Amino acid sequence: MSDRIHSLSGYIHEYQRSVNQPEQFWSRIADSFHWQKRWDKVVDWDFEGPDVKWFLNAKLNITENIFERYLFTHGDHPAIIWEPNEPNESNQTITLRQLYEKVNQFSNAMKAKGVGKGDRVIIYMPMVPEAAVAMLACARIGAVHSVVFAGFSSNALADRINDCSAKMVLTADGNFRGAKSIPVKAVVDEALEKTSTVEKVIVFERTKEAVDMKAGRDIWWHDAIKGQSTECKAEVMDSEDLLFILYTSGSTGKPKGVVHTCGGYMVYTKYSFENVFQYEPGDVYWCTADVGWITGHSYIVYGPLLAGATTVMFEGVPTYPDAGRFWEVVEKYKVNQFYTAPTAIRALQAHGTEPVTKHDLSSLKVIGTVGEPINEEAWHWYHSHVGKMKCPVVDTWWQTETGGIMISPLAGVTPTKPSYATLPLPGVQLVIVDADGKELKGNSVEGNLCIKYPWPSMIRTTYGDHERCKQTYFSTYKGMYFTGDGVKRDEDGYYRILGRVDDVINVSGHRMGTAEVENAINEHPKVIESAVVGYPHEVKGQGIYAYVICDMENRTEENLTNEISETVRNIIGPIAKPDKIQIVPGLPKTRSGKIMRRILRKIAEGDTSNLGDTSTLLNPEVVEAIKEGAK
Ligand code: 6R9
Repeated sequence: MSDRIHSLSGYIHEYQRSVNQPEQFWSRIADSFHWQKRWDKVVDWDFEGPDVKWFLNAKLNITENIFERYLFTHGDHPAIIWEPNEPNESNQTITLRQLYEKVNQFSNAMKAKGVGKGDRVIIYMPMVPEAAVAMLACARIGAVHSVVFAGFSSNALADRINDCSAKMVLTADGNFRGAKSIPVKAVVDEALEKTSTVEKVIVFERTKEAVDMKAGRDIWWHDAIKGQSTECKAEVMDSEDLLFILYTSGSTGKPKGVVHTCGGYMVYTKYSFENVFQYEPGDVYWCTADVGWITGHSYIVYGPLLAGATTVMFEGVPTYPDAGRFWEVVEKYKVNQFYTAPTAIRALQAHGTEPVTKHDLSSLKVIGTVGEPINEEAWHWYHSHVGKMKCPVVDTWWQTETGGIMISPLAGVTPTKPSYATLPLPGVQLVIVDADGKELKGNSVEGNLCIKYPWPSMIRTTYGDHERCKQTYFSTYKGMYFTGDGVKRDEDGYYRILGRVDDVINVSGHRMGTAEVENAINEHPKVIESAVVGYPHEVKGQGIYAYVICDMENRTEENLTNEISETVRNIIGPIAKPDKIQIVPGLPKTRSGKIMRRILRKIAEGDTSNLGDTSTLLNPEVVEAIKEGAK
């Protein structure tokens, strides 16, 4: 049964219902799932705590809603189509029954190695079907997965392992990415030198490069599943038991572990998937994200599989072996819904239209974007050249913390407008507030985006530190969840996301805290102090600009900037490497010692004409020196 909305009036009706009678609304949607025990109450919430619970005391296993629910009727239906990095390596189509068996077998393998309900398991893997198998096997046995993007450094990986005291790590020998091969297992080995909780490491063989296998700790995936049964009873989970932890960057400190729970996440990801993409049985859906990000969790694995969809998993990158790869894959599998990031669109736009027009994209019905604001030019390029003016563009706004898509057109239902995420999904009650927390009512207003009522897939806590969750999301504006994004509601009531209003920057759709990058830079022994800001970047959306005060003894600027770059790479990973590093004699500070980032941002943007009043600074002379150096 599908709860798909088919018309604009249908959407308006459903939205009204979801606001007027949220409990009845969500109860009706949840009724179409398989629960081992029904809930006693739909929702219990308090944003002060915060304390949010959905489908109280219900029992379920999310994997039964992916497998058992469809197996009898759709066992031979392709669940995952896997496209490898190299176009001529053989691809894989995995039917629902095959996936079910792989998941059960791996569930049994993990159990045999001592993992059980509630244990934390780190998944640090390339984009192979086994990454999805690993996630689903954790869910099957009630273990809590925490996927770490396989581009993060050993330090970043160690931090995450330690934060959640993981018992097991699932990884691979290596990771093919375009023309490169990354030695993933070696990174895990390094990380494990800084951790003490991991008992076993299961290694999937992908690249066949030589790896060290530590006796007693490391096991090959193929050995681990040998002799294991393809039947594994699903663990009984409470609706509010943890499903997974996913680490994400905020404006302060180290990345925090966003916690999602079983019941609500299941209901919302399927509902939003079917409605936003208007998925119909038999369609082939492709999201190009990595499973290391929330988009990969909700809209490669859980949402599509809960909807009985065929989901494409792609191991490679958009420009390998050439800029036509995405379109080649769309043509090859006759993809109907395609979902990617603005940064990828802009990168491909730079290669012209030839790589697009070369391929038959007539299968496409819906094209989507996620991760950062999409500029109008990229929106039009995507709409015209990929969507041939006939496919609706769904610009989907959401966050790791929201678990699912919050603001987006429903394809073919909501009239679109370039650069607008348009309207909230049913159940999503948005509020725009000014700096003082006053609600800005009506249309044609601009301010900070908050949400005033809970939705099923919302963050429950930050792992091991509930206070941090409260401080970060529920304390800025009393009684509301604060998103960290600025937003405009235009004269038609349509929403346009303006970008982060906090110290989070968004580089190629990847979230990074400026403080996190500064801390990494400061690890270099010659660095005295640093300040990081974002600046507009043609392809990445935002680039990273670092101003650094250094001890220059025995070093040239070039040595130093290269070394600093390397330091950031080692501490966080290649995605956090600054695009520009400027060695400066000082940083502009207020008399109370606060860095004036506003000035640094302007200089990074190349707009030095209007720096405002700098006379109240502790050190106004430094601004001139920085301006000079930036030229
Ligand atoms: C899903 C995801 C969340 C931040 C979010 C916002 C930005 C995401 C967007 C968008 C404008 C969109 N963002 N989608 N901005 N339009 N359609 O990306 O989660 O990695 O946690 O990032 O990304 O700034 O606050 P996450």
